Amino acid sequence: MPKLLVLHGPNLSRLGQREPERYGQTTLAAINQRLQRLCEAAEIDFEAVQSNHEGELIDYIHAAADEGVGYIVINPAALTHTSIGLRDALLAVQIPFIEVHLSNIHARESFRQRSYLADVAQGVVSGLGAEGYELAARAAIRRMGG
Ligand code: CA2
Repeated sequence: MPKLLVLHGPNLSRLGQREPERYGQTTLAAINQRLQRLCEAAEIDFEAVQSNHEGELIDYIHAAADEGVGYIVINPAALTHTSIGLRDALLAVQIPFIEVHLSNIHARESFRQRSYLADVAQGVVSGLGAEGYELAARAAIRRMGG
């Protein structure tokens, strides 16, 4: 069965608890549950992980290649704007990925408007809140044949 891996970057474990006006009221657990249901309906394996650590996220990306993950949906959070390491890992494993942001990073501070991943992503969803993850997961599932 093909597998979707969802990666959540630093601080996203706090979703729904702080800054709801910016990031919404939906918790990370609720987002993951919705994505899991979408995958179950399409008979796609699903795994979601959150980490506050760049190296750990890179380790998950390497492990994904060893496990034969077919697609990654990633919200790299602040690492979007800083991490050449995440970019290199995603390029190294050659697993297609979709970048997701809850907020519209292009409508925020200039330092958030640069992404080190966007130009090598299959697509980017930014500013649609938790729904953005669902749209990205649906696209990934369809592209895996689900
Ligand atoms: O809009 C997004 O999804 C971001 O990736 C969120 C990151 C931010 O650094 C990016 O520029 C855009 C921040 C995630 C922090 O998440 C929190 C959630 C709840 C409360 C506090 C922080």
